[in-house]
Amino acid sequence: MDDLRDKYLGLIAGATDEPTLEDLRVQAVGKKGEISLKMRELGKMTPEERQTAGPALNALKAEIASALSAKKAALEDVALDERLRGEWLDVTLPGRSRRQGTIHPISQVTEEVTAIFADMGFAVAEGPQIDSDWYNFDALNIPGHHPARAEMDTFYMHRAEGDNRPPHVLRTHTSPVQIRTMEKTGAPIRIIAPGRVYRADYDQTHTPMFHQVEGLAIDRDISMANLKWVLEEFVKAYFEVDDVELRFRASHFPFTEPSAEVDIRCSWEGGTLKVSEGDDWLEILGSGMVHPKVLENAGVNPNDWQGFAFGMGIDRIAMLKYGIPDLRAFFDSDLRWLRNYGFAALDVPTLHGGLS
Ligand code: 2U9
Repeated sequence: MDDLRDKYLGLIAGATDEPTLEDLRVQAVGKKGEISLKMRELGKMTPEERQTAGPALNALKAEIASALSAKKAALEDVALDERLRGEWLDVTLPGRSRRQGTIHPISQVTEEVTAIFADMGFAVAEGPQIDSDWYNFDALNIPGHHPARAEMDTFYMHRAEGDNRPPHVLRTHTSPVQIRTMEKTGAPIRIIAPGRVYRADYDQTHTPMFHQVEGLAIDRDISMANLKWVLEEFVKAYFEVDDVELRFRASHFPFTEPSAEVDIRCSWEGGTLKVSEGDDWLEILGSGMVHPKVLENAGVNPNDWQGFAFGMGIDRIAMLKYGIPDLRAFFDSDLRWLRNYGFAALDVPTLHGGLS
């Protein structure tokens, strides 16, 4: 009996997992286990033998059963410790940051520009990006033979076979929006038209799709003096300077007369643009008094009404303000590029959401 005791207590002590322990339980104290077999032999013994062997066997059975349950508890503790070590979680670690989107610089600048003109009483007008050649050219005093039409590198839409009407175009400027708005609302009018425009051109400062904002103010006695004030206020607000010096250079556009290209005094010292300092001049927009024929084409009587118009490239003024050298990067690049120019994720003021 001592052999049996030593054997099982040794095996139980050496067991390293619960299945092994269960096998030992069956072998030792199970219904057909060694101790049960020994108990069955009690019947064949003499009463005297039975009196000592019976309690001894019961005691052995109890001792092995308690060794089994103690070992089982110990193995469960080890398993739990191991699991806790493996599943340990450091709740003091910083959280994993999520990828965030950003507002595109062009959208941001469009909103900045819109807010500045809104402060001066200009409403925003919108219109189709595909328009007829009447709205894009003729109404703006650019007839079919006019060199400006050829110069604009226009994208033409297809007409169905046998349809000989002139094709629609991808608008080459936002000017058709102002024609449509004048037709609809008549004068007086004070609007800006920001939006996408298209020209077949591609290099460091041109992409086939780019963005313009054009302005139009029509009233009984609007003059170039009003134009000058509006543009000065715009440049000061946009470039965040207290003073600005503008230079109006005589120019020619079919839709304005007289016409002027507008430069701002600046310096490029150290490769960065400083507005209203230095001796350089930087062209930022075109402008003029709306041609009487254009007013007439939009149903506004040029004997009663007059006004100014201007146009500028949003992409261009965004490049200037944020020091971006290649326009193509606006449309071909990813978030890392945008961050490089300081466009933080979704933390910019927006017109729609208010200041954040
Ligand atoms: C109407 C009448 C007149 C809009 C104008 C310019 C001058 C101009 C360029 C700036 C850079 C185009 O993006 S750019 O290449 N624009 O120089 N635009 S006056 O004149 C209008 C518009 C609409 C009804």
